[in-house]
Amino acid sequence: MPVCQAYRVQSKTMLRYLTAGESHGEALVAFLSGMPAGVKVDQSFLDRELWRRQQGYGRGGRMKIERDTAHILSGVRQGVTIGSPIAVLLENKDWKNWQESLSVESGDPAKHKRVASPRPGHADLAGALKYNFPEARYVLERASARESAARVAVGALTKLFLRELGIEVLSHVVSVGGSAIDGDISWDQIAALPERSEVMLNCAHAETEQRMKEEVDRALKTGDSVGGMFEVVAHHVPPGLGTYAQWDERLDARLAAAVMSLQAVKAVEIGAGIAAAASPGSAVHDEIGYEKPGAFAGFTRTRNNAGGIEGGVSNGEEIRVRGYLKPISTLRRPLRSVDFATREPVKAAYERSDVCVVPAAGVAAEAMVALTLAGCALDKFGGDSLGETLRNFRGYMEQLRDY
Ligand code: EPS
Repeated sequence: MPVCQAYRVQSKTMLRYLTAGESHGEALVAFLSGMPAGVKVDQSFLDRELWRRQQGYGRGGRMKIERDTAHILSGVRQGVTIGSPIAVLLENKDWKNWQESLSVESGDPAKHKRVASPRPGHADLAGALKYNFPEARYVLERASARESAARVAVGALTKLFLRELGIEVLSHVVSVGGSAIDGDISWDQIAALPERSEVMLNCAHAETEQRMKEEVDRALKTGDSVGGMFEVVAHHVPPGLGTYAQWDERLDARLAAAVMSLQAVKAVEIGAGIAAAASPGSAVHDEIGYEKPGAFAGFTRTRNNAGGIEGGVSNGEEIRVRGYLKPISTLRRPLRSVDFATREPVKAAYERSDVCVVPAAGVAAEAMVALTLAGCALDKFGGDSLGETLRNFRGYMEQLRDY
């Protein structure tokens, strides 16, 4: 039964996805099963999404090596999905530098690149203990956030499906270190961000972005790292996705699990969740009005502290999910650790790394939100072909209009 329950957090019946691949292995692979037939696939959109994830001020040297592109192996023919499982391959350009040290065959043990002392905050120690490895090389290879590129590839496919329902998913960066934007950022401001030729910190407020950049510079100079917070916004989501009927079918629970599953995310917030805990109910809940015709049934809200979800169900407002990122755990001036072999105190291992990845994590979280919403939409509307899904979707839209 646990297998069944884990699968339910992804989708009740239809949409499933998995990834494989090591950070410095030959390639990443992602599978997406359950997409209806007939969704147009725009290769340049997929690659643009992958590009967006690679950007951001504070990325390390690796991003000069990689230029991610989604090589679709199956499930898409003549530019459309065919209802068969989709497999996507993302080549690791860095593989040529690791072929000998990470060979699939037994290879030459002298060429193996050990991670001699675990980095506090990384999966190194917990993973080595769990899998009974004498050091942490294999742990970091899979725990690495490189894996999130594979999620972005399949997430982009579900974004194309959601677009057919009029739903868009994007993100922006709210804070880096101690520098944060003050106040709400509108959908139009967020929608303008992907148009920029330079991602920088993907912050919609220019002055704050400059302060964020200074935070990254400070971390770079001192051999430290810096975390922050991104917000994913799903625009034009109709009321009725997710349900309170079972704990694992709640949209907020599914979104929280999806975003929390991203590397370095340590907290997830829906709407104004954190501030709400310290505020009176009258200052939190979003008062209801009525003004026909509205986007959906005609009910309106004065604000959106609920982040578009009440009772585990989308309520027709924008869905707003925030992810809080710990600072990267690889530090150029490392913290104290212990040598795996000698158990003597040493400094934690260091190898090339990023200093700040908040904008990239935001893009990966968009993919997780898109995969989750697409799963919920397919649970609700079903359909083996896009035409069938859209017929059911339009019937429901009509029901909302007539409510
Ligand atoms: C990562 C460390 C860095 C990052 C990597 C994640 O890689 P490397 O050790 O090869 O320099 O650049 O992220 C990616 C490669 C990516 O595509 O996001 C880590 O240890 O988590």
